[in-house]
Amino acid sequence: MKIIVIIPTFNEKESVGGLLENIAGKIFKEVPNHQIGILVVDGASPDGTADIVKAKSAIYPNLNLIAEKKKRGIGSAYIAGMKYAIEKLGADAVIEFDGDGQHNPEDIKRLAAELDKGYDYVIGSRYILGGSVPKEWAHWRKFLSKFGGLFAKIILNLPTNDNTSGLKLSRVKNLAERLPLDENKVLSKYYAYKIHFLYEMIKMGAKTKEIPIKFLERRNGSSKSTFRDIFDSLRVVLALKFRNNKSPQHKLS
Ligand SMILES: Nc1nc2c(ncn2[C@@H]2O[C@H](COP(=O)(O)OP(=O)(O)O)[C@@H](O)[C@H]2O)c(=O)[nH]1
Ligand SMILES: [Mg+2]
Repeated sequence: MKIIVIIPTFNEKESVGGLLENIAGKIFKEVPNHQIGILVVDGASPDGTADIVKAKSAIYPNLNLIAEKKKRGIGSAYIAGMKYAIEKLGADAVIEFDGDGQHNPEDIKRLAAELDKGYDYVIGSRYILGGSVPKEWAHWRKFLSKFGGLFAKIILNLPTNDNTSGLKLSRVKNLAERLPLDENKVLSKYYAYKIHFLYEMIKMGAKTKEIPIKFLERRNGSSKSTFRDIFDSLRVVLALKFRNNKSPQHKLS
């Protein structure tokens, strides 16, 4: 199968080069049975992130770049990336992966292994046994992250324990291709698109599995999420709740 790892970037010049080398130069060879490609979606980073990606794409043929004209939000970047991966690159599955070094490239192998077992939707979970968030995080940040996901779980009756995780694999056929890959249909162009997409995948009946991940501390650059994203996430949860009078009744298999 063809798996495309989609990496959104905004000002990630310190981490992106090493990350691409690791995935394209090492991890690709260690995932049996699959053809893997990378698609970086850069939001016009002023720090020259896209130039680093272009230089690496001369070395690694399976590396593609969408250079956006401006920063439009992580949700918009993923929508552009997923559409391109499905329509232009023929992806059978897409992986959402951060470009800042907080996700471990080794986890790509574990996501692919679950696809091989027949799962459609594999979530790298920080909130199941064996998963973790950076120990350096302040208490309030740990609380907000956990509480946000828990709020979504309760209000939307979700079977999953990490509903805002940024690391996941989605099968395309009948699933990711049916997501609202349109800026006018998605409920958020920012981080909260993750809750909307997760809700839709589960509603569509995706065979879902959470695997534990250790979410690493950011070593370079800075986070682009803001307080606004907390309220945006609450808004998306409530919008989904009141838009759909029936919540999904899905159980994890
Ligand atoms: N193209 C694009 N990438 C973005 C945007 N916002 C964030 N990103 C990237 O998305 C990934 C996750 O964002 P990050 O700020 O690390 O979120 P956090 O880990 O939740 O604090 C990183 O690789 C960012 O560079 C955006 O508006 N456009
Ligand atoms: Mg990050």
